Amino acid sequence: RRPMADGTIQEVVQNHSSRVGMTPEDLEQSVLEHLFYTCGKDLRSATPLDVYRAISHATRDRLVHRWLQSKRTYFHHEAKRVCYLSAEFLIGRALAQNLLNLGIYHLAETSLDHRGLTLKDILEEELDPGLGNGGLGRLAACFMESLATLQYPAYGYGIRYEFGIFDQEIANGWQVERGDDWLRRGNPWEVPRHELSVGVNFYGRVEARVHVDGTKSMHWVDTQTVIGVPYDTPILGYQNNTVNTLRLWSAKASKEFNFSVFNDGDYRRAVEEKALSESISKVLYPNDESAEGKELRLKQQYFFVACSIADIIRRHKKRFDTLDNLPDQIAIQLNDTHPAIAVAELMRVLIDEESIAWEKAWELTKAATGFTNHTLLPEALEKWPVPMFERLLPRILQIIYEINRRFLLEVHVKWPNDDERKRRLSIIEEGPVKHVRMAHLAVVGSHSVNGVAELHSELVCTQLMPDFHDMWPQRFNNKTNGVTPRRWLLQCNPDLSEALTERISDGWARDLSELTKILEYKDDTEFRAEVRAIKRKNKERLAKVIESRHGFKPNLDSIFDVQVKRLHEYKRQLLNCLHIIALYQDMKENPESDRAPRTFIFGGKAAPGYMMAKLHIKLINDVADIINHDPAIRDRIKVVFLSNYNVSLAEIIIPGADISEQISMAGKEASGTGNMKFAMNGALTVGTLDGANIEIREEVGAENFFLFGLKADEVRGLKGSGYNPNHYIERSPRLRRALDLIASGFFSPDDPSRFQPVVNELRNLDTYMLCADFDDYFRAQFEVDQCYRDPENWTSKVIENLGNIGKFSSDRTIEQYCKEIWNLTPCPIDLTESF
Ligand code: F55
Repeated sequence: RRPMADGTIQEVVQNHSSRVGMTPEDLEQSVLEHLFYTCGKDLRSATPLDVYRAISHATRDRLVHRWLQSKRTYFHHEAKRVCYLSAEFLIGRALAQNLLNLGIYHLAETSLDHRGLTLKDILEEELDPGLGNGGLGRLAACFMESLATLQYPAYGYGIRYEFGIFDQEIANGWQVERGDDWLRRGNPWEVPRHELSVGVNFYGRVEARVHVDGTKSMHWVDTQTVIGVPYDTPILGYQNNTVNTLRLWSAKASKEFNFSVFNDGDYRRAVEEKALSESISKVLYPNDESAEGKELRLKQQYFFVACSIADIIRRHKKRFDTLDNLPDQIAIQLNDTHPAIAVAELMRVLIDEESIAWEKAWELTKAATGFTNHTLLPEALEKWPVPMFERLLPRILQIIYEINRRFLLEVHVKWPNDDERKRRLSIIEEGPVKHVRMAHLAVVGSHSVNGVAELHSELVCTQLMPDFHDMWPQRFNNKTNGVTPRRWLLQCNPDLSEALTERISDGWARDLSELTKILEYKDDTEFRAEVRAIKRKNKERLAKVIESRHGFKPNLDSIFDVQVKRLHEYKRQLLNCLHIIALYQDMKENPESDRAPRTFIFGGKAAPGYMMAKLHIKLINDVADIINHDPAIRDRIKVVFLSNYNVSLAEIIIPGADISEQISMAGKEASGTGNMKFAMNGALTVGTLDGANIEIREEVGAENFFLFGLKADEVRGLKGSGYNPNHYIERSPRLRRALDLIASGFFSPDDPSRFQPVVNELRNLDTYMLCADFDDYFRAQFEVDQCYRDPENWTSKVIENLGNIGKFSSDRTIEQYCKEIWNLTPCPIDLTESF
């Protein structure tokens, strides 16, 4: 064996079989070596955690030469890359995914078997990185996986939060939050790159300097500097050699905080300031769908954006001696407005540091940048108070003012004397306190603005930003979301995957549209029976989790009816709960009524400050308590709220579902992505015409989807003409009775008025129109019931869903981003190519 002198990939591959080899012997050798040299253990003394660490390192070794070769290939071929800027990457556990994508999952399984160990158990040792809130963060993770699978050069840029989304416990029915110390056992997947650290400036002031030639330059001085240290995580494509980089920034105090001589007071201050600057990457903000105007949050955003832009420019300048070709080399995508400050930061770097003229810098910035919107909710649109912005980022605010000045001139040329329009369009919102509107900055600074499903993109143009759409209609487009079939089918549902592969071969995992081939088996009784048996097995797996946490095992013959997602009033978990109560009352009144047994399963976190959502959790748990213990109901209804819903739990819950609840008020759910995962795993949807539900129904067929409720334009019409929930309550005895029961304190005998706020909201405002949709929802659920009694009919609907779900692979979504926004072409990695 030769040492890795200059690290040519070919030399590594030839001479280091225990590091890169794929035979059972190589892998086993590798794991034992890591157990010894990385963990300092032998097999006898190894704990399951040690084994997890050893396998993870052995797996990571097999990524390293692919990772290096990917970087070299992109560099030498001058391949255009996408830089996906996102405050959240909800990646989930890495080991199983990497084993599968490397094609050595079964190898690892059998070699552990030989030692009396079970891979499934070892996988459970990995802590789930929860670096995101929900759909938006999970989408970023699916996109990273698809980009690698499709062999596109890509970097994910974000924040290495020390604490991710909180762990949720349920205590006496209430949500309790606990800190998520996900790094406490170390993280074998990340590699720190101290040499690529970046300084980021805050506070200070701006100095204008006039030079002898009459030119003026701006200098941001007297700043406080925080260091960003990048931690890289490899993202491997499915059975290929592409390994892209997820680069997450961690905040570290700069040297200035490490004075060598000070008096006691200075020392204490220095220590405090160090802690303060390192707090930037301490914790993920747990609010989804509502923007909190906290200074620390703005610091987080500027911190990771400034680090990422500096990194992008540094890498570009290493290869080229000009920035003129920047948009030919990189595409920057803003995942919502959280990184929108990138528009101003890129301008600052180009102008202040690279001495490029404004007009040129602006063209480069716009050509490089694209923006994705994920929400229409007004409370989720980020705005920063100008005074705060000015104190924290004075130079950036100046640049935003200049961007706005030039933009409003453009508006003036197009619509002279329309001050009202200028007021609506301005990046700066006027008022007692001025605010910076981040969505406006993102739209003005991008060449593309996209929504995440057809309806949502339409509403972005007509409702959210009609003035911008008037101004630049060509800028607006749609990219319907998708999910990666590797994690959300292949990995989480191995039995269904095998049944598919047996019949249509394994191409579906890289091209999900191939699932249509399974439609040939729609009437095959053997396949149908197998589909049912697989669902039953997955329900059994889920039932065991429920049993271990709740002390009873749900009836496997019952309909597993599931709603899992972040809690928000617009998603209407409460409507689901009202249906359960109504069903309960029907059954009490008519004990002989012949309805299919159901197990209602909920899961999801509420933002810690969102009192109404937390009260909904308590209501669901109190209802569960009463119904589950009512002897008259026996096993016909069970209700379970599973605590701490996260990616790992989703991988167990989703394959076990019969019914997928996608019941948001129409016009509110931008897309949804859970809806896609459920349909992909053989659940039928009960849903409104909202977000991607519309497109799912179009694909799978109206007869295979349980539709109910008002449409988005009907919702808008009703709101416009004065909505009154009492109109509906009066006409629906079932709804009235259910509301009365909650109001009576039946579910909360210890505190009869506990749910008064819930009932009052429904009777007086009903912001999300549950009352208007209740009867139709009840009807749709009755149809579910009838349908479930005919297993053959049910199974044929399941197969129609499976066979027509191909569109919702994130591979399709990413292909569209690459062609229509980023102008990227694949850059395959050849391990034999030397540079
Ligand atoms: C997180 C932080 C803030 Cl400040 C605002 C929103 C969020 C967040 O998590 N949003 C989110 O998850 N939005 C969801 O994005 C999904 C992916 O596009 C959509 O499918 C879903 O409809 C939307 O609600």
